[in-house]
Amino acid sequence: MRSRQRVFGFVLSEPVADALGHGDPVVALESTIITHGLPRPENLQAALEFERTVAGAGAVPATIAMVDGLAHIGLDPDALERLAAAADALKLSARDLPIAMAQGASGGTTVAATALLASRAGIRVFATGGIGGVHRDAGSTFDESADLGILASCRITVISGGVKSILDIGATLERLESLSVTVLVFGTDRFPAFWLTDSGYSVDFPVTTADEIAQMMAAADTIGLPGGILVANPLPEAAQLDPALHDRLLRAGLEAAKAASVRGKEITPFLLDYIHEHTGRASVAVNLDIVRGNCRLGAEVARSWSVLQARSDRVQPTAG
Ligand code: PSU
Ligand code: MN
Repeated sequence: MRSRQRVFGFVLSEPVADALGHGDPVVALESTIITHGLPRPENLQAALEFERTVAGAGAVPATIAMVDGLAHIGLDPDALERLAAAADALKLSARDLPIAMAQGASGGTTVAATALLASRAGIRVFATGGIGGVHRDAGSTFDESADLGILASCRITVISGGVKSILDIGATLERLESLSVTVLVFGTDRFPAFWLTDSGYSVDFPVTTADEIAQMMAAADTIGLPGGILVANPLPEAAQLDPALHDRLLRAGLEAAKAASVRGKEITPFLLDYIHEHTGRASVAVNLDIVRGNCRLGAEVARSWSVLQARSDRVQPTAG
């Protein structure tokens, strides 16, 4: 096994520690998608493939997860395999991290937990699938993912497929505005609904290059914006899930969750499972496509960021 650096409750894998030390591009990857977002055994294959995709696009992948109370930034293949196989792995959001650390627990980290750990480790770019958001019944349940609050307070750029239509996308975009999270869509102004190319909502600022995103990260740092940047990267229409199938299953899935009285943190995994199962896994294939694309774009942004940082290190600020 490769040697590791242990710093407080963090373990950085050697390739990640090396890359961060040299200012080389690094892309964080979450692990709730492995433990709760994708069916086994595709989950392990997918996790390994996401890492290869990031590496193939010129950045070092840092899959983040909690293993026996230690926050791993960069998982070795053995640990990844164990996590993917563990049917009892916990779903750890940011507020669960201190508990898991003190109790020596293991689990997948959500977007919120991964973003927090990544930014603490000095990683600025994070690629994932869909992020959490405001649930459809949030008016009465107050169910809004912690992903939004963490995005508002961590300097990280999250490359995502947007927000799944199991959530209230309009309300999620409103909350992101309230929280001063910069929201961009890559290549278009139409905000995606994960499996679907167009959610019906648009953003003010489409972006077309990774360099532009890196410039915005630098600008956000300069003005001291406390939070992060959410980039939505839509699938081309030809690759999206059949919209009619999507609408039918969404209605049925929401009904099934209600009938089974699913609550709290179980809701997102329940709905994802339901939809994956009832599309004959067509939705899994679409899901994988989205994350692959985000891994590639994430690596590009991390590369642009690394070049920009190296350049600004050489430039002396001018007086006056
Ligand atoms: N959305 C997806 N796939 C996922 C998740 C969200 O399309 O796997 C996971 C992410 O880890 C996200 C978490 O951070 O679910 C959000 O859960 P909740 O809604 O309980 O905050
Ligand atoms: Mn919730």
